[in-house]
Amino acid sequence: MALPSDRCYLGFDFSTQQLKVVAVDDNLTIVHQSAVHFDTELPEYRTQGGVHVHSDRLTVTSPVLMWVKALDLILGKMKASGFDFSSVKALSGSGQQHGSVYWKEGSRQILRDMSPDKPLHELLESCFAVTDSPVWMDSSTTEQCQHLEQALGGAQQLADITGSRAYERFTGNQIAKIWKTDPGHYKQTERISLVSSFAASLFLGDYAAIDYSDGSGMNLMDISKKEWAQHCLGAVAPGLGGKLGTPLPSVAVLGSVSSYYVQRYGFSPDCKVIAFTGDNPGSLAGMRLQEGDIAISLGTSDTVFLWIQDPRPTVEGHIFCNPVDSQAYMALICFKNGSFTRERIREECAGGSWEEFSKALKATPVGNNGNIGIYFDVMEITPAAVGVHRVNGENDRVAGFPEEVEVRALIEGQFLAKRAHAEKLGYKILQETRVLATGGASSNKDILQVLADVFNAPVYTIDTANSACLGCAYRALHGVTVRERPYRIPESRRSGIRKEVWAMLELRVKERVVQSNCDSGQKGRHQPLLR
Ligand code: 5FX
Repeated sequence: MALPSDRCYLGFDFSTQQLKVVAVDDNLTIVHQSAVHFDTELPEYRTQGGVHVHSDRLTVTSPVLMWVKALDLILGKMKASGFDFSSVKALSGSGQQHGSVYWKEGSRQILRDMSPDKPLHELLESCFAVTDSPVWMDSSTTEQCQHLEQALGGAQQLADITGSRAYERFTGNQIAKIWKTDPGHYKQTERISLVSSFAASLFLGDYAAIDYSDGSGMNLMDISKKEWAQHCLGAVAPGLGGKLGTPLPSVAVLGSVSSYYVQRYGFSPDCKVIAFTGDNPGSLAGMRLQEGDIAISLGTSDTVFLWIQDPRPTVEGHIFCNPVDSQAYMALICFKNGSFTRERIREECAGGSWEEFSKALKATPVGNNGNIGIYFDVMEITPAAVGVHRVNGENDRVAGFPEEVEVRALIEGQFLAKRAHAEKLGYKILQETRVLATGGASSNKDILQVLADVFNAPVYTIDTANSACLGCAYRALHGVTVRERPYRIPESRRSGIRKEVWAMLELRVKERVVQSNCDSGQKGRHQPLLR
């Protein structure tokens, strides 16, 4: 039954190339969307793909004021289209993960005093100690990564605490580089935000807390204690704890929008700001993942998202705190050899045709008579290895397979790797497990059948276009709905209630999930490939 829909919830996504917003009503129907493309709509910042790649090819930054001006532009577009800001009950958002913003001393006061007759980019012009923010594409901090891992006793030890070994793009290593190369600006910095908490600060008119989930992408947070790991802070830069503030749950209601938005755009003074988070956690929410689910994006590179209860961090893949349930975790695993490798095998073994590729999958049995292949055309991320390796049913290494066998060996090999790496991180296939598939290759039912067989679970296809901002609009609704429930109960019970409310959201959108080749509730119908 449709609910009255005079209220709406906004989800913003400060992504690499654009700022996007969606508004959903109480029925989760999208009632508005807008976007600002950085390269074309803010050409004065001369970005390509939203970033500046520096001459060393390793340093990648974005001008922080471009993001501020993009917010002016998008709110201006919404106003011009007649969007009714007074109906917004709550807002939240996401940002590209790992990117960092350096607020100069005195900026908190400027944020608090923003005058509604000026655009944000004029008001905040002088607020940034570092005007070009390092972003997730930066890979210039290998030295800092080595230092951090050494200081913590090794890569696995760092992963045990923070959920990931040291990665160049992770914020702690970026901060360490700024402290080393630009100590003056580091000292001038009053607060360091992630892109997500920076964006929340703009709406709050005050510094917003870093949320647990995006905070897990910094190599700085103890993901089980949910506080900064003092050893990591000490190894990165002096006085860092004071500059980061205290992290908060991703479901936290941070406060109401600043009066700037009430006076300039007509927001209600009661409109709540729910903690902003990273784009990947935002997508997990947008895909309505639940405990036991696994989402697999089959694109240029393949990405696996997991909802995990008891994580076991390893040196491959990332464990983040869960953005929906603060007691749970999520894992993110990236595989570089995705669709390019599938396309190469299609060219070489299926005459360049997806139909022939499907015929080969249909003509070969589940398990491929024991023929297994590993196809890393380019240096893989998970694990760091390269090359093509084939083993036949007799366990002998072979130089090639018949074409049909090669096609199945590739697809089974790619999905087996996803299952094996997911299980290494603590993922367990449950009775109710669903595999949610998205990305280009998810349109091929025969590929999805292999996925269902490898995971012994039903596969659904989902559309993840805009999943990060949609997920944050859901999180905004979730945040205020949980808050409105009349409870005065201990924190230990609250997580259960949050899950309950989230499950209600999930049920209301479930029929939009297209079921694929195998039926929900018929677990066991597929022959398990792994015994
Ligand atoms: C995740 O760890 C990443 O670095 C990317 O997916 C960024 O979040 C993209 F914005």
